[in-house]
Amino acid sequence: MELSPGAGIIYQDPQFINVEQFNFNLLETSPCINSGNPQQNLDYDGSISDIGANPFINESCNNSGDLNNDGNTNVLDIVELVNCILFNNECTLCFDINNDQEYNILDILNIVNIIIE
Ligand SMILES: [Ca+2]
Ligand SMILES: [Ca+2]
Ligand SMILES: [Ca+2]
Repeated sequence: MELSPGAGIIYQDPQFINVEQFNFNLLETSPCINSGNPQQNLDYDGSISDIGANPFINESCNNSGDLNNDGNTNVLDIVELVNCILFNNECTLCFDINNDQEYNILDILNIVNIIIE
């Protein structure tokens, strides 16, 4: 099969972490990162999907509680988090405010603390 150049087709080294050890996770510098189909669901970290089986997850979200990125931490961010917890809707890594790998009431309490501080 012949592949022709076109939008979304890249020829660069995907920069897997370690092919010999079957680690097909992407390095931070991989050209595959955020090069996936933008129509697809976002990655766990809220970024555009990556090419390949394993997405590169950007762990560096500032856990300021501003989940909807409007510059303020307020009740709207709690609403976002409640939607995530109740409906598993658009949860991203940054929603795990206390970094315990779960989305639950503790994260809501963390946001409440940020708001009232
Ligand atoms: Ca991504
Ligand atoms: Ca906000
Ligand atoms: Ca949590």
